[in-house]
Amino acid sequence: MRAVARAQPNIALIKYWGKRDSERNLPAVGSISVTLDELFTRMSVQLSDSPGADTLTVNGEPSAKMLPRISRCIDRVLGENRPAANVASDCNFPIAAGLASSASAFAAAVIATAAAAGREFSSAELASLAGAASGSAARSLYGGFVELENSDDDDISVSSLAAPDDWPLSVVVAITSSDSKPLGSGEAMERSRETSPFYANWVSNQGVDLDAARTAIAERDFRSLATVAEHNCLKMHSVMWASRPAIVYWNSATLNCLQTIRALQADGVDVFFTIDAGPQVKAICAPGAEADVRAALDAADGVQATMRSGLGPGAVVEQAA
Ligand code: 2P0
Repeated sequence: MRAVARAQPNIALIKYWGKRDSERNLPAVGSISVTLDELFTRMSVQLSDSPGADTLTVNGEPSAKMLPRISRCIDRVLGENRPAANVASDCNFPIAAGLASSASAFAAAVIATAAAAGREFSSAELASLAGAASGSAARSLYGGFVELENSDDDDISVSSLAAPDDWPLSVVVAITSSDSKPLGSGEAMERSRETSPFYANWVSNQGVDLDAARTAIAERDFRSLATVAEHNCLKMHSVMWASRPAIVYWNSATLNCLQTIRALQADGVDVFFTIDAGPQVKAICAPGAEADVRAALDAADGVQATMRSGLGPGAVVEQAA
């Protein structure tokens, strides 16, 4: 009745921004991400013998804020008429690192809950359960390069495009602020859909970027992946900036990091940037480029710290009893 699962966060190279059905949390666009390795969430789910109130600790402290989302996630996996769950979540990276801790948390929550209850689900069912909790969580079920397809039916589908060892890129995260974000991404996406004049164009052009990224990954073509990923990231932020009120997650150090990466590229270093719903900059590095990239970002004005990670596997159940 207890299981422990581990899942890593992921970073989107082609972004998910916008929902086509906010009730069921279905994304308006497909997305492609890389799953990380050293950074992870480990979640223990213990089911009691009877119904009752769930409990949740995050890094050893009770968390009233996340508890309703975790409870809803467990409801979806087991149905609402279920035993109470005692959940303990531990995360080895700072939440303020802008690494979508919800992605690793909900991927781990879904598979730990299923294992604790001894329930088997198909890959498609797991993707829908994780995606309903948090869109990006479905991608953390898989390792390496992962695509989430936005199909026309009620479900999402997720698949692996390449394993971590097929193309061992790495990621340097430049932390430019540890403040909590001014606006959660779910609310920000809805505001973009309702008010940004660029939103419809963003949705209708996503297929072109997905095709280009898929081809670049298949051909291990770093420069082509860099071009389409930077374009897609800046386009997503343009949608946000044109929303009313404007959604601007960047600070001055975010821009310093972009200039640092542009200078590295001019020197022939194979690196590109991506930025999510926060001010941190993620630098994706070709094999061999990481040391130069990290040194340059550590020296950029306003950067508080850097972290690094290679690419890693999908979510796994570590223990079930
Ligand atoms: C992504 N982001 O593709 C994009 C890029 C942020 C910017 O997925 O509302 O926490 O829970 O489905 O997955 C962050 O949003 O959103 C996100 P919900 P989620 O990684």
